[in-house]
Amino acid sequence: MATFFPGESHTFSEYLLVPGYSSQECVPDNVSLKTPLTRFRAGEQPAISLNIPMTSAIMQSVSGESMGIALATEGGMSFIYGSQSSEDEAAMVKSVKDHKAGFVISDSTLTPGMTLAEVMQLKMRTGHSTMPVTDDGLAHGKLLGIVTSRDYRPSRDDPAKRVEEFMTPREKLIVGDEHITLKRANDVIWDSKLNALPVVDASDYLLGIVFRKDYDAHKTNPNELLDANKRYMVGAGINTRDYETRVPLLLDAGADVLCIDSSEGYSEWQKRTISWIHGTYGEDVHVGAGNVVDAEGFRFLADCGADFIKVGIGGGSICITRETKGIGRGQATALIDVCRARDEYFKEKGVYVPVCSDGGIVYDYHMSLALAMGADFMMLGRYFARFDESPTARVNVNGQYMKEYWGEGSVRARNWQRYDLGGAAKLSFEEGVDSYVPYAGSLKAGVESTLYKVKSTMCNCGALTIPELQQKARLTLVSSTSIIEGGAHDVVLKDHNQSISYR
Ligand code: RVP
Repeated sequence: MATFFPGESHTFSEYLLVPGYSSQECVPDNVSLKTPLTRFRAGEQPAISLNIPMTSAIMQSVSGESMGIALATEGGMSFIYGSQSSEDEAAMVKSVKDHKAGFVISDSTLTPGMTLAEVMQLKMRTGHSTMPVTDDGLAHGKLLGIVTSRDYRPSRDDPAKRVEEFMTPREKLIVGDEHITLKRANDVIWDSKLNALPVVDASDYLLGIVFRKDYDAHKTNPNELLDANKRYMVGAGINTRDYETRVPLLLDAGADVLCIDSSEGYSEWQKRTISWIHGTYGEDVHVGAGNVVDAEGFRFLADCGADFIKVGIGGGSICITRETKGIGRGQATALIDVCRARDEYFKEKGVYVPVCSDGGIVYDYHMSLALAMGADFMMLGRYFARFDESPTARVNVNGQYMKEYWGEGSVRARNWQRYDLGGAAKLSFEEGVDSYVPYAGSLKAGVESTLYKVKSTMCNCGALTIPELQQKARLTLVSSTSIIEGGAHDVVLKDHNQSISYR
């Protein structure tokens, strides 16, 4: 006879937090969101902590170098996707590690032969109007000029006009050299009344651009997640097949943490992968594992030496694993079960293995719930895919700006390694979909607003830290009728197109 888990499995929307006593110290400015990323022994500190409890999903449509930089700037960590060649993944990791804060790598680079129409299309797609012109159109090509929106008039100019006819050419540009500091670059920007300063090496190859607005922003990023050498920290996804060749390249490139990316992690393949990594490099190379949805899976991976463990099967917004394979568990129930197992493991063995809630976060308040249920941090796909910094195109769908977002198990990602059991044969069915998500602007503004809400909720529960929230939180399951009560109900919502008369 099979084992039946008692009770139903629930998801975040079926829970609410019941407020606790808040003292006058309980204000969002006093809340710290610092949280452990890697395992540690009782009485010791984790080797790596996050300054905010957010990581970005190991997905082609989420975590490239721009996401890595933007999220580390806010205090979280991206895991660069592994569904690409090891060399390409290592290059992305390197580019995050090489990034000098405040020096932006252009995502909108032109060649001299491109047309005004193409410039407009690129501007529409990336939302950026300052575009360097290089010989090969790449972000680190030889600098030939710059185009800004002051260089053309879309209403008057011929769309076929070539970039070289209207760009500001290299000889008229003020540039910084490769040794320039951010502070000096900012002085040049102010003294010469510039909006952006391209930085080039001795042979005139573009290294990056310093923007006037970014310098000010950099000064106000107190949460930046930096390594001992003041470089941004970044993680990298790996699989259970080619780790012997992939991991060395990722570590050479500077990856701070690795994470096995798999929809089902309670397997011999994960044990082998973790053993190989720790056997080859020692415990100082950190590797997360998963995903699991119960205490048994957690214990297995904790005993294998995983540095953190991800929870969640089938709850991802683009994930159809539950529908295609019939495996999974409601995300809230899975998380509660695994966090309980983590606390028992800590009591028993004196080792704390952080838990990451992966997938299924829809509303900001779901993050507060996940933390209250015991998660040390979250992994988010849909949430980050909506921002400028995700690697996908911004498109206009029926008058609304959207970003593309597709699952790693979709045909588009063709990342079958992640969705089989680690053996050689490839599966032939999809576990993910290809979709759009509403465009949400810059990551910085989005994350700030979300975390302000999380901090406010924590204050309502009388908690100033995540561990305090986990101890003090009081949660209640809600009936489907009370979910209706939680939204606007029994009123006629105002519609701005309605015609209204006041008599
Ligand atoms: P969400 O944040 O709800 O968009 O979920 C993101 C998570 O979904 C990922 O971190 C991963 O665990 C899972 N995923 C990614 N691709 C797929 C799929 O194609 N089924 N699922």
